[in-house]
Amino acid sequence: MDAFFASPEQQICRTLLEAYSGHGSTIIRGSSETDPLQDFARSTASGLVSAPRRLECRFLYDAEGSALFERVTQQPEYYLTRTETSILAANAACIRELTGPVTLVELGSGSSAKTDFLLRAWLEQGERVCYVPVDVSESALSGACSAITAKYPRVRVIGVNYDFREAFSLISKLSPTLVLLLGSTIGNFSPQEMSRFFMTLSGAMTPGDGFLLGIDLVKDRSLLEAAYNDAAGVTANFTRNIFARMNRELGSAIDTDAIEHVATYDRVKEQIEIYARFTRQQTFLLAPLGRQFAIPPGDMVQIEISRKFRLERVLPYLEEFGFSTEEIFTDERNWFALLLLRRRPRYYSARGRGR
Ligand code: AVJ
Repeated sequence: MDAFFASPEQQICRTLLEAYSGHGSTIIRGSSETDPLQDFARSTASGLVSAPRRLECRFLYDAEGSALFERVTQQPEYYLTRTETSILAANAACIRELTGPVTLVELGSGSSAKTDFLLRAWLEQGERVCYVPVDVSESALSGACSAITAKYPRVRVIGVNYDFREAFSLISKLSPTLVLLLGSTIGNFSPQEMSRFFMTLSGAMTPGDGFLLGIDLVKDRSLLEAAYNDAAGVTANFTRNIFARMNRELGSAIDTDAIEHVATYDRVKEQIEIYARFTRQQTFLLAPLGRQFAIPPGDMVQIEISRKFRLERVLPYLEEFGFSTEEIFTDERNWFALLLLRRRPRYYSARGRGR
């Protein structure tokens, strides 16, 4: 009865708690309140008129985009996934020892491939393991959930098909948890978005909960640019796919052969910036809105940023949000870091909100 009045988030929490005691894997789908095509069309329209023109990177991950991203992670130049996986493989048991038998909640879980090492470490220490992957990509999420259930029947898997920025109330319900945000996904956020994200996450976490954060570190420009300009051109196709998706879903009629992938490192902002540059004039049709946008030749549309971090700055910054550093895991070249953080019992935020 009262489900009628409950917010989508409240409904999801209820479903989740019911699913918690079950077996195998369950998938909770995103709220039906927002029409996904309207959402995509509106976001595209507002992005195309902003300066610089930009798109939200969450739309990169439809079924095709998620499959292309998996291929990106296998390219020899893309060191991030390989490096992070090796750090996880070497330290999963230690992480489990430091956190205890907590529920694993992974934000932006994708294929969940890297999480395998954590699941094994958890299973070695206990009977029942609960894993809650949260991802916008329905295809990646359902693939990951069934693969884990087939491989590890003792893991209770509850997939949540949500933009992870809308899944905070789950986190508070599932404590004690280890929240995972791997792959330097946080690097996609602008500084303001990142601060807002950490503020909300910290507010949703219970004191004592763990947070495992994967961050790509500042390094030589040539290594960074190579990682986002692989020789096989897979990253370029990943960029083109967001426009191919517009063609498929929004009837946009964009000539994807007129798209050049541009990825450069900004040394001042310490970020990779990825753009699509149009070599010919384009008219973007957005059928769900009945609107169209002209893009002149040579114009660029920003697809995503990928920020790079320095430990000496990021650790005190995280402290401001009530996250204290328990352990820093890194590789021998210091290319990537996994931070094991803990939500402090109380903190007084320099940014206003203390709790
Ligand atoms: C999934 C956001 C971590 O920034 O390295 C990889 C996305 N884009 N190549 C990254 C991406 C192009 C990736 N993240």
